Amino acid sequence: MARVFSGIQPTGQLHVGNYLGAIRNWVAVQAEHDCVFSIVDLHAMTIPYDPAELPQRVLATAATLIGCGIDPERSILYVQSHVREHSELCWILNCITPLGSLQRMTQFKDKAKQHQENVNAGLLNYPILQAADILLYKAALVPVGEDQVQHLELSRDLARRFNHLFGETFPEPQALLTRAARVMALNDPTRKMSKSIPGSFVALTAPPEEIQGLIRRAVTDTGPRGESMSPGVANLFTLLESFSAPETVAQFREAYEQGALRYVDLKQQLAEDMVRALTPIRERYTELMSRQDELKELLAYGADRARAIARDTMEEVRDKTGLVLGTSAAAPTAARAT
Ligand code: AQP
Repeated sequence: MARVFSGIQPTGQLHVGNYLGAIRNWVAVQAEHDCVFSIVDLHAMTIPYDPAELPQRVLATAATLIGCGIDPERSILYVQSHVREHSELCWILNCITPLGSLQRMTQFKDKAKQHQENVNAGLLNYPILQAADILLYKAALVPVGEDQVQHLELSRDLARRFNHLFGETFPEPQALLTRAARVMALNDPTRKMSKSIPGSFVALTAPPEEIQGLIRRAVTDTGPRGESMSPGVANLFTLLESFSAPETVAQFREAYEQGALRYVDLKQQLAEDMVRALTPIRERYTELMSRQDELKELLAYGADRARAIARDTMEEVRDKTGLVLGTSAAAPTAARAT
């Protein structure tokens, strides 16, 4: 079984974009691979956040992932900062990463624009921490959406560079290409749906009235109807394809082709099907959040299993990079004599 690694940031409520772009694939690969899934709180610190809220966000992220079908017994599910080796490997990789390759990252440029008041070094170094996450577990496969391909490429470069400088240590992680939809923001379909942009997303744990309201208000056409489908309508069809039966999608596509589609009907159908699909996730989430001690225990169990792998890797890395002092008996005697 190949080892798979992936992570998700506790930067807010997980949404249908996270589900269709990542989580549903994580659930699917659990059956055939040895999976390590991390709630990457160290990554979440690269943008402004409230330390008093972070622990609840981490627990809510864990409860949502389990609610979606991540099995914490079968897969390793843990919190990144609970395994200190992530930060240590990150520092070592920092020292072999060319600055230029970080400055070229599209996500850095986007986030630096979005958080102009706080363009910190962590935001720039984010892909190095991501490489450390993957390499720490010597993961062979990483499920990625198209927005993460550039970062995975850096992880591969760093694995190669490390192996060249210090000896064969890390396998080069490969992209696990899965069926992943890119979901756009409901209030601005030219940008991706994001947990940190209010009004852009439908949370996986949203109650039915909230889902209905968000879909009802979703942007469709901003100007007169043109030749091609507008980004807002295309986004609603992406969601419909994911949550509704194929016959329903075909029926609405046909209505669109014939110019007979009423957006109000499309939205109503989509909201109804989303509510049906998301209700079991919300129910399981609510149940888990009412038993937070159990949730914490599950995460501690995950961290123990993750740490066992991470420790072995770091022992090897410390040795290869010259951080182990060795056992020469002569040195202390000489030191005492002076
Ligand atoms: N809109 C999206 N459509 C498809 N996939 C998406 N992902 C995120 N948004 C969409 C995928 O979800 C996984 C986990 O993402 P993340 O939480 O680590 O970071 P992100 O991509 O930055 O997600 P957000 O929601 O946009 O968070 P914020 O607002 O904090 O930046 C990734 O595999 C990602 O591709």
